[in-house]
Amino acid sequence: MKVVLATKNLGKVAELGRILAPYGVDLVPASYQPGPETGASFAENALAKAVEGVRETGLPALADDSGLTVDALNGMPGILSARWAGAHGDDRANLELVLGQLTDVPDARLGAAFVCAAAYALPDGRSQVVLGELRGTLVRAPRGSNGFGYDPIFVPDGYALTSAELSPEDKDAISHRGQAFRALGPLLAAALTTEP
Ligand code: ITT
Repeated sequence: MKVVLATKNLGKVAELGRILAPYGVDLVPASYQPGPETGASFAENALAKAVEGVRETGLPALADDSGLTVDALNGMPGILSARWAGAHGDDRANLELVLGQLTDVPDARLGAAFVCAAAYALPDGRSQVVLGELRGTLVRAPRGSNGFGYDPIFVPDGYALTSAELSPEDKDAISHRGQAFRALGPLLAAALTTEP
């Protein structure tokens, strides 16, 4: 079954290709230009992206809205993670800005989480959203070259490596995105084989 993957983020495309492989869906890349993300939450944005994917392609759609929530920044950058430093998707500038903002915050208060809302939408109007979260601690200097975004400054709880130093498979096993899409995958597979 063809399902459009409603994301332009190549880091997410790589991860979701691996995470969704067991569910037997034929992922089609999003070839349209997505509209601005105007929702007030990860869930709202993920659902809007999935509904847009259906509208643009006529196919069932899967979408991800995700980001980094930093305790000492009252949960920001949050839904603004992709454009925290201004330009959308400038991962290095985003990460440097967060580090600069935390200069005077003691090490003991560098707690953070990655959050992912995973959504599907179907041409018949059905949809569903689930959330995944990975808690961790930020480090003051980037380490590692796997992953994308804020991975080089995020150490998952229980680990000594940043998520950019973990292998892709090890990140998938614990990540916010892995958790959310492993929960959503079976729900989508079931919805695709039943009538509304
Ligand atoms: P699409 O809307 O096209 O999916 P996007 O990059 O704009 O792509 P988001 O609005 O969901 O997606 O923003 C996600 C940002 O959050 C992303 O650019 C990273 O900065 C950060 N982020 C999300 N998941 C991450 C992860 O697993 N590792 C590191 N950073 C992540």
